[in-house]
Amino acid sequence: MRRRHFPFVLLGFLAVSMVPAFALEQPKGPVILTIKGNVSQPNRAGEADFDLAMLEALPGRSGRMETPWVKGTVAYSGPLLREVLKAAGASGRVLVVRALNDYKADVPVSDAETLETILATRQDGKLMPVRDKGPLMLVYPFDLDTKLFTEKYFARSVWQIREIEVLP
Ligand SMILES: Nc1nc2c(c(=O)[nH]1)N[C@H]1C(S)=C(S)[C@@H](COP(=O)(O)O)O[C@H]1N2
Ligand SMILES: [Mo]
Repeated sequence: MRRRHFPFVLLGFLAVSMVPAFALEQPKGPVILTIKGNVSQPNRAGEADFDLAMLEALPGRSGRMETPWVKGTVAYSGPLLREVLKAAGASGRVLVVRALNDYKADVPVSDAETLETILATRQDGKLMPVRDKGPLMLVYPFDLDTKLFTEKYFARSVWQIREIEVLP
């Protein structure tokens, strides 16, 4: 490189390195989930917004289970909660999971790390309308561990989820 070009090349590098590293893509469809609080991969002013396609692209699971709120067994599928938190770069100890109505529940982050909890987007393969507990529901793996079938976990099974705040 010729000497007189150097300052401009340096400026170029500086400009590029000052662009914030937004690792999370921008949602293309309607935003159905916002993760706020302690997130290191925001895609909008300190918050991580997700549309349905972004959530369904993450590693997930499907489980057929009995629940207190639907007759018979149903299959819930969706991304693992821990994968959603990872995509947002969320770190902390408590998740305040807030619904479209004013229901909220405090969920320990350990429920995402040690249990196969999912943010269910589908019930029996179909998207869940808001009137039917959608668009997102926190579903515990009741099919894998019957000990979870208690009021403690039912109360954390927030449906119509809109927002998760990550607290230290
Ligand atoms: N969005 C939303 N999710 C919710 C609730 C609620 O009122 N709104 N109630 C919680 C509680 S306290 C329990 S025990 C379970 C089951 O509630 P149900 O008895 O009303 O079916 O859902 C949980 N998830
Ligand atoms: Mo409850």
